[in-house]
Amino acid sequence: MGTGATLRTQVGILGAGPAGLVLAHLLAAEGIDAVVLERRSRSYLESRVRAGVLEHNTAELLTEMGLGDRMRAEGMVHRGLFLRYGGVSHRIDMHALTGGRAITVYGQQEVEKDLIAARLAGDGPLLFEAEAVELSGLDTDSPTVHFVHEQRPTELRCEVIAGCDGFHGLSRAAIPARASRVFERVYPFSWLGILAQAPPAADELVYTGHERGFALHSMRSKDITRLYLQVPTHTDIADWSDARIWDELRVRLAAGTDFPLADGPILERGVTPMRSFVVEPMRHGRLFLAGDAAHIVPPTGAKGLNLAVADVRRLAEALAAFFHGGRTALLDAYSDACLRRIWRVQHFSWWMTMMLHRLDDDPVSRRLQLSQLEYVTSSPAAATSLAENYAGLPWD
Ligand code: FAS
Ligand code: PHB
Repeated sequence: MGTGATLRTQVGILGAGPAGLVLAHLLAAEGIDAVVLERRSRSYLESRVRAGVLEHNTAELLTEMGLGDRMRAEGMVHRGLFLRYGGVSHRIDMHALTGGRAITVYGQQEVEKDLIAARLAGDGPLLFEAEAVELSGLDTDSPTVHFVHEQRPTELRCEVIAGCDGFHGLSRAAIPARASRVFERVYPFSWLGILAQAPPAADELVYTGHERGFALHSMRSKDITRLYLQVPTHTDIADWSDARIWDELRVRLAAGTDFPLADGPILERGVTPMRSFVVEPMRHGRLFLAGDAAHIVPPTGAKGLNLAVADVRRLAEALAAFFHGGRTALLDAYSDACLRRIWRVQHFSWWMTMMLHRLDDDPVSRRLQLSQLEYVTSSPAAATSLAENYAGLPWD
C-alpha cells in the first residue's frame, strides 16, 4: 500500500450496516474508541430497502441505546402473524404464546438513518466512501486496516478489527482458508420483492405456502406494502411486469373479501437469492466477524438483521472486558457463543423456508407441507415453537 495518512483507534470497524453501527454505538457507551469505515455513501445506506422486521430483543436494545424514539413513533408493533393456506388465514398469537414478546415492523433503512444520525451526532468517526482494501497484522496486537478515502490511501492502526462488512465484504476473505470452514446451502429459488404505494391488506404479516409457490405480505406503513414472491433462481426482474407481479400475488395470497390485496405504484423492486451460509470460526487473531460477514440466512424467518445485532451485542461486551481490564475470556468465547445462536436461527429459517416454499413437483412434498401447516396452526405446542423463534429467543 502507498504511504498515506495514518489514523489510530482502539477498534477499526469495517461497514456501517446494522452490525457496524450498533457495535460502534455500544462501544462509545463503554468509552471505547472506534472508527467506522463504509465504502458506500450515506444516501445509499439510508435508501437501500432490505429487512423489515425487528425481533423483540433488537427493538429493546435500540430503545435501551436511546435510539428507539422514531422506531416507537413510526414502527408497528405486531403481536402476531398469519400463515395462510387453502384461502384461510390462521393467526399465530406470538404475544400470548411467548409471555408478551412481539416484533416491530420498521424498515432497515429507517434503522440505518437513526444509527447514522446518532453516530454523526457525536459518538465518533464514521467515514463514508472509505473502502477497506487490505487488512494486515491480524496475528499481532496492532492490526492495520488499509483503506482508500477521497482517493487517498490511508492506514487505520488499531488493537482490534471488527469485520462488519457484509457477505461481499473484505474481512471474511482475510481469514486464511486453512483456518476456517464454510457451511453453505444455496436454495433453488429466490425472492422477488416489491415496495408498493398501496395500503396493506391485513394488519399483520401474512406468509403463504401456495402450491404455485411462496408469497409474503408485509408492510412499512398504513400506505406502503412490502410483498415478496418465490421465483426461480436467476430470475431477471425485467421478465416480471407490474401486472404479472400483482396477478401472481393475488393468486398465491388468495386475494378476496377476507384479504383485499390492493395494488398500486411499485416504488422499488429486486430479486434476492436464498442461501444458508456460516463461516466458522468468526475470529482470526485480532479480527472478529459479525453479521452478514459471517452468516446469511434465508429471509423467511426475518432474522438477518437481528442476528447481526445479537453478534455485536456479544462482541461489545467482550471488548469492554478486554479494554477495561485486559480480560480475554469473553473474546476467546465469542465465536462459539455466537455460533450457538446462529445455528438455532439457521435451523428456524430453514424450517420456515421448507414449510412454505414450493420445493419440487413431488406431490408427497406438498402433502407433507400441508400437514405441517395444519399442525403448526392447530397445536399450541407447535405454534409456541414458531412464535418463540420468530419473536426472537431471549439473549443469554
Ligand atoms: P450489511 O451488508 O447490511 O452491511 C455491510 C456494510 O459493509 C455495507 O454497507 C457495505 O457497503 C460495507 N462494506 C462492504 N465491504 C466494505 C469494505 N471493503 N470497506 C468498507 N465498507 C464495506 N434480512 C431480513 O431480516 N429480512 C429481509 O427481508 C432481508 N432482505 C434482504 C434483501 C437484500 C437484497 C439483502 C442483500 C439482504 C437482506 N436481508 C434481510 C439481510 C440484511 O438485512 C442483513 O442481514 C443485514 O443488512 C446485516 O447487516 P450487516 O451485517 O451490518 O451487513
Ligand atoms: C419485510 O418486511 O421486509 C420482511 C418481513 C418478513 C420476512 C422478510 C422480510 O421474513
